[in-house]
Amino acid sequence: MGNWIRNELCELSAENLDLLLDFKIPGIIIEGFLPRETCDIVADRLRAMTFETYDHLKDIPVHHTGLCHNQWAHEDKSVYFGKKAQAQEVVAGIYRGLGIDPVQMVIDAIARRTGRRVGVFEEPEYGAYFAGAFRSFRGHGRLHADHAPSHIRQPWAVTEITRQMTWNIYYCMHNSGGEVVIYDTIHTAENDKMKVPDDYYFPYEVLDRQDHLKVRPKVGDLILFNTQNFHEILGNTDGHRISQTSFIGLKKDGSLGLWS
Ligand SMILES: O=C(O)CCC(=O)C(=O)O
Ligand SMILES: [Fe+2]
Repeated sequence: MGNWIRNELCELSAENLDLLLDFKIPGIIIEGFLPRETCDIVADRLRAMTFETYDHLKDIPVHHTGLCHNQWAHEDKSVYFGKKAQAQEVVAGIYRGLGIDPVQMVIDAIARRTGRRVGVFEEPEYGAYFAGAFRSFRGHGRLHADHAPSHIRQPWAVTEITRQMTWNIYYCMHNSGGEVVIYDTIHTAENDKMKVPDDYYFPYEVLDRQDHLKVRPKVGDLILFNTQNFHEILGNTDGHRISQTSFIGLKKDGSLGLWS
């Protein structure tokens, strides 16, 4: 028996967010969260940029711009926070002249539609994390789960969360491929042992059942899902697939915090 009570992306509401946190639905979508014209301008700028590689994801063909906590989580905290201002400048440059702040728009949408307190994650003594990296996939994003308390062996505020989700706004998509596949199998301390050594991905044998939802995001869509559900991004041969994204952690007080 699977966990999901529906096999589709659902609308953003307080009830559906509770269900998502409880692994009972595959995800949440707001179609056309950003207008197509805005996305096309941002996409042109993104395609012109060079994206950095993630050293900790050897076998996943993904590049990013902005700042990703996972990459610096095992350094002194000052390293990650020392890179924040520059990352924010890059993001501000991408949105120059457009008068939008999509990270704040995501925060506002979740807060308004669910009644939860939502903000950028804070680290005591260091302040706000960076939220809203851009990520580009050029191939198969292999099967994985994202869960800071499992991956990170140093005490950070984000390792205290009780659930982890993600949001993505899609700026360019491939003509074919590039689907995100979310599986109705939850990452646990037990199945974490099956992770490919020294890497971030898992063999398909980790899946408890076949049940999954395969989604081809459209440009401008906002999609949230629970990153403790195993997921993968299907490969492609053409073009760019770039989204802006951050994680969303559930804190013990019931509020939500964003970080990348
Ligand atoms: O690009 C996507 O559709 C999802 C990427 C992903 O693995 C995540 O947001 O955790
Ligand atoms: Fe992920």
